[in-house]
Amino acid sequence: MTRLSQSTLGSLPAQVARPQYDRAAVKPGVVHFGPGAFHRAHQGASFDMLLAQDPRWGITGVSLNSRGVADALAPQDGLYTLALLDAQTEYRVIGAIGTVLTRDDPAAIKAALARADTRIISATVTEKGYTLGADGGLDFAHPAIRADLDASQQGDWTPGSFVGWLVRGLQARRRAGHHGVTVLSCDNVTDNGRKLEAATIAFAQAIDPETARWIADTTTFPNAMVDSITPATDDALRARILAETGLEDAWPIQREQFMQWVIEDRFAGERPTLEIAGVTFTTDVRPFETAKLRLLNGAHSALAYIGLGLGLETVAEAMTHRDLAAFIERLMREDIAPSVNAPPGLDLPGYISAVLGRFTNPAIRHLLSQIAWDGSQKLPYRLLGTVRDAMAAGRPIDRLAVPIAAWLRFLEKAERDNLPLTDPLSDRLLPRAKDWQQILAMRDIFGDLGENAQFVRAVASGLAALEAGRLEPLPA
Ligand code: CS2
Repeated sequence: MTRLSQSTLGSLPAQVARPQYDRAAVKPGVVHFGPGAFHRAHQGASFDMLLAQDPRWGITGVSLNSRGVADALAPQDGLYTLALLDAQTEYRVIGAIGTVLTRDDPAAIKAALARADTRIISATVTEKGYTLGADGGLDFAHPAIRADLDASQQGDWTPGSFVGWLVRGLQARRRAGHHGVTVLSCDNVTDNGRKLEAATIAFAQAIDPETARWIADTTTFPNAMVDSITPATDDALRARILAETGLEDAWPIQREQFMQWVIEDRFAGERPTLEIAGVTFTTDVRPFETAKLRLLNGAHSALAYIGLGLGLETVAEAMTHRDLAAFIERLMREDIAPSVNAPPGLDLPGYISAVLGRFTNPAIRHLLSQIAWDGSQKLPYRLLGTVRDAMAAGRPIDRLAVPIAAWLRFLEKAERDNLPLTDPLSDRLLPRAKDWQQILAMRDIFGDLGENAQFVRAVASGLAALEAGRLEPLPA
């Protein structure tokens, strides 16, 4: 078997797209934290299109948690195959990533962050990577943040957390006399840029107030929303890529054709002309982000926890379950949409129909168990904000409480059957899982909602409905 690499690119069948630029002439301009599937599916593909116009925007990846991506891509010269799955499948080999650095080489990460030519530091580190507390600010009690605060007492310190690394990189830039950068969060976190900005400055303030001031003056943190359904890579995809391209790829990526990337126009310096890849620059990302996080991601989590409880495996399969699909549509149209302030020009009912259509894409095998990861981190952004807004506006919350009840049952089952639970709070969730009220009392997830009698009643009736095999709760 021949491996995908720069020297074997020429053997690809004609219909497989490949970099339309001289990769040897590419200069890195972006340092990206978290070059996992989500990043490589959308940002990697977008910068790949940009590079054909402007070679100054190559990506250097940084994987803080594992060597997996670095080890898979190094023998492939950073190349990977992207399968766009829809009625027709398209294959593209993406060349935007040069190298992937890991925490085994902290000096190289520092050098990349401090390089004069680095103009964007971007991130897809998932919700938990932001080390935020329930109030949305940096969690100074987080073990990784505490360790970094200690480490920062030394001159040439090496951080462990993402926020620590950002501060370390920005500190090095200031000391080197370089310009500030644009820090671009691309995670499913409400107000992602602003939250990261506040967290970064708070950390810097604690260790080096001069750098904190410099960050506030020179560096921007635009909000951004990215949307493209990206199921995890599996062996079926690897086999398919080998069959279609003739080349072995250790870590190909799959996603749907649809992709939306909306970025707040707030760049510290030069803004890459990503319009060429369909990116929208706007003054206010929040309406786009709220629509996407609450409608698409909220519905995704609801499908995941309810669907798993019904013994279903994938999103498309869950959408063929008549009662569940009908419930999800009602949830989106009647319970979530009223809390969404649609961006100008967006037809909300049409948006909902389009999202539901994407969920039924038969070409995609998107595991519910993948979406179910990290519920404690996702639900606050996806559903709890909607619950709060609905209560404040005097709307019912009974249906909104059903996916939360389904998550509680999912935790209970994990505890009872001794199943692995992928969640950074699993050590605290599992011992409480037998008594759902104890989970609601976790303020870092639920804030004061757990003490709200209306919410507790709605969750109880959601649990009762699921227990009785119904999805629609009786009004609490
Ligand atoms: C999903 C998202 O895994 C999940 O939790 O809800 O990854 C979702 O597919 C993307 O946000 C779509 O843009």
